Amino acid sequence: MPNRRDPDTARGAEAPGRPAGPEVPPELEDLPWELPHTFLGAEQATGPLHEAHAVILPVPFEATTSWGGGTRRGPRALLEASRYIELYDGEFDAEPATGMVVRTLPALELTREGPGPAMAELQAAYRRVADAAGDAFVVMLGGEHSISAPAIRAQADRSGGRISVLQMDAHADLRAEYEGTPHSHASAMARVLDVADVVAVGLRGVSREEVEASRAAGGASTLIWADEMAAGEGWMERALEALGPVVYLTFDVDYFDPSLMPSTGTPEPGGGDWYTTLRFLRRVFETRTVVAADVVELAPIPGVAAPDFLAAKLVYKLLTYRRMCGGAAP
Ligand SMILES: [Mn+2]
Repeated sequence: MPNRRDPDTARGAEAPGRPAGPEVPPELEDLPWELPHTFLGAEQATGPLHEAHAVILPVPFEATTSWGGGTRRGPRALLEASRYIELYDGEFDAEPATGMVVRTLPALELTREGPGPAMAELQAAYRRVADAAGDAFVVMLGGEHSISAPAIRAQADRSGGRISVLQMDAHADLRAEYEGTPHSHASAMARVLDVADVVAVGLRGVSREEVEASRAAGGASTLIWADEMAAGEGWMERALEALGPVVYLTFDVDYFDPSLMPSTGTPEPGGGDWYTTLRFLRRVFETRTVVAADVVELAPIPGVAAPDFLAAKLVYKLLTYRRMCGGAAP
């Protein structure tokens, strides 16, 4: 069996511009082939990455998830569900996918030598993808939340200054370390406070140590609690005011109430609902430059499709807001 990590045989190591998945010989193009296994089942775009509107980067990394595992299968389930969602969007009375060039990259297989080496490998790989993508909107699909820190560090480095992170999450992820590693999903945001201001929205499963870490970080950490969100929409102003002009959006799906999103490793009752969340995200995209995003911690439950569809629709909404509501869309 060929070594999948050997650059000569690894799946992602062939010529640039190579589409994901099997190709159809030109003389057989008219056969009734299934939709491509890409985001939205769209025909895979070719050409330079920076000519795309959006780049989808699956990173099915899972090493430190605390309770229920399965985030490894998240990107594949999200992409599969995305092939079946309706492309028409009533909010814009349009089909935003039409004319939108989306490149779905193969999944990154990170080293299994431990979280430290894997995160270093991801930061270097993500940086190269982001540089190749230029102004295209890079959306990384996880995988566990630890993958966000290397991506945020790479984006902060590219932008040459502090950026803002909008973290939609039930958890603050501000632990200095967790279960012996500083690279845990539970410490993802503690890893970026030196390069980014973090605005966390939807919190309801937080430790005393994390509240103290947030206070110690001063203006670099803003906590928006789920019970405050249940009482009205005033929190949206507070969140927006705390965000700088350049935003990286990290979306842990456990932000949503578990009645909507049971497919995640550490569910907490009382989270966000669909429409309020979309209203808030639209305001963010209208008023800030969202340079990149990730959607993480989807742990699909076999036979329960709705959460996979929610995650896929969420990514489509992010792409739609980025294209239709200002920001730095090409
Ligand atoms: Mn979380």
